[in-house]
Amino acid sequence: MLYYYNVRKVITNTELAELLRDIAAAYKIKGEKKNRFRIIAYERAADAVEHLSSEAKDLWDEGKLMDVSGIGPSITAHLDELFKTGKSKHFDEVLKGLPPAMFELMKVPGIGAKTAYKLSKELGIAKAKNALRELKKSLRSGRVARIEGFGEISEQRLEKSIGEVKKGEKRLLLPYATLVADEVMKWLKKLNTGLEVHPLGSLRRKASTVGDVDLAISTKKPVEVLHHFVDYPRKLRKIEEGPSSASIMLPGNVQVDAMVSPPRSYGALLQHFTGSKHHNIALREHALKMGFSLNEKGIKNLKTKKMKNFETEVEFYEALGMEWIPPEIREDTGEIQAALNNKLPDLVDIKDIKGDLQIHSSFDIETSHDLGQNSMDEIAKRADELGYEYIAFTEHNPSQSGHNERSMIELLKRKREAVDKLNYSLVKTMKSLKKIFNSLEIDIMPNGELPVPETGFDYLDFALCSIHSSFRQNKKDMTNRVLNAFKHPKTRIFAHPTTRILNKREGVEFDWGVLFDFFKKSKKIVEINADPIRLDLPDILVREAVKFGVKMSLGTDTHYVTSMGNMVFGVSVARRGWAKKRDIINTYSLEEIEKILIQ
Ligand code: DGT
Ligand code: CA
Ligand code: CA
Ligand code: ZN
Repeated sequence: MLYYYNVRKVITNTELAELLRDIAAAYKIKGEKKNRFRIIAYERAADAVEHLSSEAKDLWDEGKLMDVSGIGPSITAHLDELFKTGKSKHFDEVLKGLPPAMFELMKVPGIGAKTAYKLSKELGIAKAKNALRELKKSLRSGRVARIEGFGEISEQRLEKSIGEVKKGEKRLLLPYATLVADEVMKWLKKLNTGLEVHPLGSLRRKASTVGDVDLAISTKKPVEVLHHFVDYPRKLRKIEEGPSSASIMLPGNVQVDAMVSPPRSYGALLQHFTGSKHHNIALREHALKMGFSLNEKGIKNLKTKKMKNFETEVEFYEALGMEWIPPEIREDTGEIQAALNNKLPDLVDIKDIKGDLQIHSSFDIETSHDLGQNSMDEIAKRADELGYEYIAFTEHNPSQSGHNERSMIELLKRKREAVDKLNYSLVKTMKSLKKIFNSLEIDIMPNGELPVPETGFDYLDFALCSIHSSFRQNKKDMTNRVLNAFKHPKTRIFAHPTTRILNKREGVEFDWGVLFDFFKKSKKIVEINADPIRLDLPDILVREAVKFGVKMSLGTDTHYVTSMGNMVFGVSVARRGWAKKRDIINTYSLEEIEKILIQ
């Protein structure tokens, strides 16, 4: 059961990333000091795979795997063998002798390689079929507390964390679901290039995670089209095939549903299967008051029993007396009333975005977190290609261990000089890019202090602050921690505020009323981090921020230059939170944003 990779040849990016992280963990157990660089290399490769916008296996098929930054040549060679034969002798060797259970236990938030190893050994569950269940049992019987180093506190923490492990089925991250949908749509268009196909469900609503992928097809030949759909060459199996819908299963337990309709009722189909369920329920109630019933074919007049079809969604909503509602806000949180009153918000759009406010370059200021993989020059060039006017370099602060105040200041001074130099050259070398802000992502310590000496701040245009440790403080302490950090005039942006990692870690809790109030009054900014595994601030809180009048920024948290394209996912979150152009400072002109950020 341990290694899927020698069982199945189709390995998804998520599985591959997990395998690479397991190898890093194995190296940790087998000598952390000795294997330091290998551990970093495997963790980096796992990150790179997780952020790929195509399947690693496909890249390998096309001979492009070695071009991916973050995957070094030696790992590429092992992956080569893995994709060719379904296994890797080297990986087997590294994993040999380690308890299979430890890799299962590492899925629990807060359990790292060493703890997992220790628990597997001490509890005698090294080869248990269901290590998590065994761990739960041992917690209940008090066995864990008796292991050296595990007091009652860690026992309570573990209980809570185990509850956070998502059972088996993980939901798909939005970019991955988008990718799957794009590939299936491409396949469908092979049958007929003019075929109309659109995403439905949570994918069309751009939810941060997607349960299954739903597609709509407009066609007069449903049987033929659905038959072609279930013939999709990369499916694992067909689930079902009916007259107006069909489903297939892809590798990694990804289900794709297709619904077809003739063009004359395609608008109704789109509306019906875009959901959300709650939006549709509320819409149905409204329709009932007008004497109508709704389904995927159209709108039925309950008196005359006559059914009216709709080619487009716009006409469908019009027939119910309202404006067309953008899919992102179809969640039954007031959008129907707003549409009836012609008061829908003019949502921010990717076209409005003039810059990216969280980017990590490879400029080394000796941080304890991860560096970016691309140089300042490479990133500036990419920003210019994207048509941006400004960006911010936000490397992590220099680590506290190994640096005194003087050496920290020296590093920050050097970075300032590099950014200044680049800024001077922009006029000559760039088309749209006018300014690079010299920023820094600073850890907020548990007591709210910032590990940067006062003189260090003088070298910054502004700072982002974020939480990277002590995630389990109570709500009150957390709130005060943030308030404390943002007393400093240079701290302008609260980055990835809840610290959530989708499918892995729940966010921390704050008293948001207090924070938003403070941020509004002190004109500080809350980030919507566009990294698809974060999407943090979550959409629900974006809506709150909008209501409070708190401004937000978008940052891709780029560590590889290719991630700069993730901006669209951040914009989706903003739209789902009803944010308009003026709510997002990345839509402001350079002059205006300088006034907000530089104090
Ligand atoms: P997901 O897949 O869990 O991320 O969420 P959705 O919203 O994509 O849900 P899904 O795939 O179950 O269904 C797609 C949409 O179709 C859903 O938002 C509401 C709409 N819908 C309308 N009628 C039905 C129905 O009878 N069954 C289901 N499952 N959905 C329906
Ligand atoms: Ca779905
Ligand atoms: Ca579905
Ligand atoms: Zn961060």
